[in-house]
Amino acid sequence: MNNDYIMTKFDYNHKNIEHKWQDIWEKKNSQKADDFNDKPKFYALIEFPYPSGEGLHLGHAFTNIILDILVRKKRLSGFNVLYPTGWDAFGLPTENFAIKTGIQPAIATKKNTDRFKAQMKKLALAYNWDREINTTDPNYFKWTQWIFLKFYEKGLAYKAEAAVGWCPSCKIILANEEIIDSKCERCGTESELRSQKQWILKITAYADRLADELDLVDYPTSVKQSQRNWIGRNEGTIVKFENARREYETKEIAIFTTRIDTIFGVSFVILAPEHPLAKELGQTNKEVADYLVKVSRKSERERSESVKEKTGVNTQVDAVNPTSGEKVPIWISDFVLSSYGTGAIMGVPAHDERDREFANKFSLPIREVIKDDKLINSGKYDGLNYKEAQEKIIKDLGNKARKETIYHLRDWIFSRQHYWGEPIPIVNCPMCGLVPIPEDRLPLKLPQIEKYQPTKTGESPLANIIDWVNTTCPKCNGPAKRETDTMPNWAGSSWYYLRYCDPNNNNALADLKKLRYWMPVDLYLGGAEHTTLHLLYSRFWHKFLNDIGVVPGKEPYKSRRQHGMILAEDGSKMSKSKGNVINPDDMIEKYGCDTLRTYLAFMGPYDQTMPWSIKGIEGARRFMNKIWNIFNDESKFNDTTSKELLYLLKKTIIKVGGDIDKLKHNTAVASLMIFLNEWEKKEVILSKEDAKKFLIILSPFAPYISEELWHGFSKKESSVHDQQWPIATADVQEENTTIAIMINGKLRSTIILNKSVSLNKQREIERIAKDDEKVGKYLENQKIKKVFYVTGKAINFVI
Ligand code: ANZ
Ligand code: ZN
Repeated sequence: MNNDYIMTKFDYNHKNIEHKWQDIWEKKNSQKADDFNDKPKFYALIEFPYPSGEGLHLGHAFTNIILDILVRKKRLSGFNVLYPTGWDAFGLPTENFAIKTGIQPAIATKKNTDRFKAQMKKLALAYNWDREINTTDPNYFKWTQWIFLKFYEKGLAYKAEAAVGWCPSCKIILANEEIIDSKCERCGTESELRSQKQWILKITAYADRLADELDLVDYPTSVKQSQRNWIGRNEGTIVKFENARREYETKEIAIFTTRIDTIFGVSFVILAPEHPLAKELGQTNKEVADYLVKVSRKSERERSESVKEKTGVNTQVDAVNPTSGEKVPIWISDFVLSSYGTGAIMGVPAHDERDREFANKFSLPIREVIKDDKLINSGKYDGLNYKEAQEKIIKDLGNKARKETIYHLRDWIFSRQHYWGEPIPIVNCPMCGLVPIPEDRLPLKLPQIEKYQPTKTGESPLANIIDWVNTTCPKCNGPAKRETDTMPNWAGSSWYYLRYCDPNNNNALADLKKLRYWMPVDLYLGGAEHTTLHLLYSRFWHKFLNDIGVVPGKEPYKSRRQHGMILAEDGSKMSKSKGNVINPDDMIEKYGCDTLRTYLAFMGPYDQTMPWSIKGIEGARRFMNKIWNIFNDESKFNDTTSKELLYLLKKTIIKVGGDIDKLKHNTAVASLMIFLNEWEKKEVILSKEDAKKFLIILSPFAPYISEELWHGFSKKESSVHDQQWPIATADVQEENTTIAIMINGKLRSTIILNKSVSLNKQREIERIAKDDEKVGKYLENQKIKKVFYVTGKAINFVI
């Protein structure tokens, strides 16, 4: 090796060490998770990867290592840790690869998971490999199908018309992830919306519990907030406006509003383009018809994003305000969403931002009806507080209004017209209708096929496999046809954390006793992109499975943490096209796994987005070299540890342990580095027993080098990873102290002081306190009459 960052006397060669230990650990398999052990349990979960053809990337390495460090520390601290992984392997990239190459998705998946697994082992990720699962394994998806049938049995899976993306050029239905900027991912053609019968899961039946029971879990506040917004519970009123023209079939327009008190300020009514009255009007009014065609080309997302520049059409028909009796024009605009509320609104431009933009664009009247929370220009309601007015108006409207709670959350469209997913285990019988496949005939496997391309009718490629489609009805034994839709990628990941508790069970998705032991997940680490999809979906499935009595607990994840991302050196996103991708394999080859792990832990807080740095990883490598050199230097050891170093060792043990528990790996590594620097100083030495403690607390970060050096001191068969986290006694005091700063007895700020500041020097503390920004504001231009100081606790300025 000729790299200048390697400057060791004894030639620290990571390659020799890392290969050797990888093999030995694998044979020993000493990190098994025991069902029903007496030790306290800890279930650590990370979002299982999609095994893409590209192999494991640096982002995987980063997040897996963060959790792995915690897991290793928990094991050393005496926990019985469940730390599994597996493969979320159904999905489009593999299917598209099959379309291109003709290689069967199952074969491509096997190849990809083999590669991922080898990479994970190189990273020293100490998974319970005996619990590996794969969502595409029939023994696994048998239970995904079983859960679907339970949903069906309980009326929570149903078939209905729903809008889906459609590519008019490829003539296929597009999954959301295949629509990029409203265009078909394959050919770039503008996608359209199309109505087609789909399987749908009734997640809305759980909307209240999904929102309320967030109180039971420890998630980042922002995650709870996003989930609540996504569910979007909204209390308001549904009020009916009459259609002034009696010849139409739609005689009344139901409107959802949260501000019924503003009803005197209504200057127009707007319908969503999909509203039944809008369709009816389109049949006789050319201008309306043209507008409806124009907006039908936009996706719902595009429409909700395109609120800035409002469009619309006046239908020339009026609606009647039920409170004032006033006639107002009915418009159609695509900023009103058909899927929210009733798909029709009352426009109050004086008090609603979106309505004001609409009124300004089309020069419609704007009338103010609320001033300082009181009603004005509102007839007999003038002067009432707006809350009171709401109650009164609703009451006076009688059967024309009722209170209603609505949700942003929509039911979950669960069908996909693709091959590489779990087949929906339902049969269509001309006599009996939809008939579920009996449980004992699950799994319903995928047939082998030649062409993976979806059909031009928008059906799944399975529809072309006549032998598979034609079947007999489980109920009447007559000829029947199978459903050809498959489940979305989200299905298998909605319950995988349960299967790890009992991965080989053939009689249940998992044994209830085992679930009672392991669940809930103690810590779930994952990415922000899953906040409102996977995380919400899996909470929904869990609650349902709990309701039918097959899993314990209301919530699957006791706590959730979200990791950040690693960017390229220049702060841009890593991407193949930019050629700035850092491959973890190359880093391991060049610097060693221990170096990579320690660097990724040291980079910064795990939940931040941070740029990669070559200087940084080389610094971590120098740290490894230093450790190697000092352990190979006999003069640094003796029978007893130097006093000042012993104190620091204790402090370091406490600090590193506490930090890892809080996932503050960066500051933990920093204290390991500080310790090493102190030990390197000429006069100080360490006993071998104490040196072993250092290796134990180093081992979660650098499992290989710590194991290798451990064997310089210990018997052959012992492993640093089977030890106990050292106990440091409490003669080590907190090094920081917090002092309250008060002004006239009121707490205005606090300062944190290092204990090296002499706390008994009042003048010194006074000076620091006055420098505090917040305090400075209060003391500005004030005469300080007196200062009281309680040593090490508080300082009070009397002004
Ligand atoms: C009159 C009004 C007056 C409203 C006012 C608000 C303020 P959020 O905003 O989520 O609380 N709305 C109802 N259905 C809609 C739809 N399908 N598409 C777009 N907007 C819709 O939702 C409640 C408000 O959003 C409702 O209350 C309605 O405007 C609008 F000073 O009615 B409001
Ligand atoms: Zn039948």
